[in-house]
Amino acid sequence: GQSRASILALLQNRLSPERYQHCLRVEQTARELAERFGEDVDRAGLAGLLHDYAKEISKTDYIDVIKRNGFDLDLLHYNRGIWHGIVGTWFIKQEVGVTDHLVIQAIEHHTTGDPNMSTLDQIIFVADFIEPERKLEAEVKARAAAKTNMREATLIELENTLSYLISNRQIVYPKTLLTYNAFIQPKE
Ligand code: DGI
Ligand code: FE
Ligand code: FE
Ligand code: FE
Repeated sequence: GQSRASILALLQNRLSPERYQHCLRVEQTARELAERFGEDVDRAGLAGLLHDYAKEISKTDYIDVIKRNGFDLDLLHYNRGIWHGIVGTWFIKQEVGVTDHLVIQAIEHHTTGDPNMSTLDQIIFVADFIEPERKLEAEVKARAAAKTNMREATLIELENTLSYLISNRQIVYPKTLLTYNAFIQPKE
């Protein structure tokens, strides 16, 4: 793999200074959660660091990649909010050369979640929501839940995201709703 310095340089080239700093905070938060829940700390850190790598890719570049690389064309009905996780991994593989499937999967799932998301996926999903600069009520509540229970923290984030989307008459990506449905069911 690449050195940390070269990964940071690539990330910094793709992002505004503010979003670059957000990625560094998500990296650190993800490492702490991985330590707490017995997941691979370096893998969580890399996924956290790169999770928003593709957030500022242009709309036209996304449309080209979706059309030319076999992505579900239904994605064209959405926007960068959805694309930067699911399609963003294409840019991360191409430009950063990440090959670890578990890192890629966690980034794929970081915005919409997935009904079957792994603990590592939940760590990245939640780290994004509870990094230290996140201060809204739901974020504080999710941070407290993440001390002991990743599924509960994930559910708090999903509730908040869906409520926010509906209050603002924004389109809900079906998988976001399917993830919520999976997480309101007790596991086992
Ligand atoms: O990239 P970040 O802002 O750090 O965080 P994120 O990747 O979790 O994205 C959060 C945004 O994504 C938030 O504004 C809600 C939006 N989002 C999540 N699920 C959906 C969605 N937007 C739409 N339109 N539909 C969804 O299902
Ligand atoms: Fe994101
Ligand atoms: Fe998120
Ligand atoms: Fe983020």
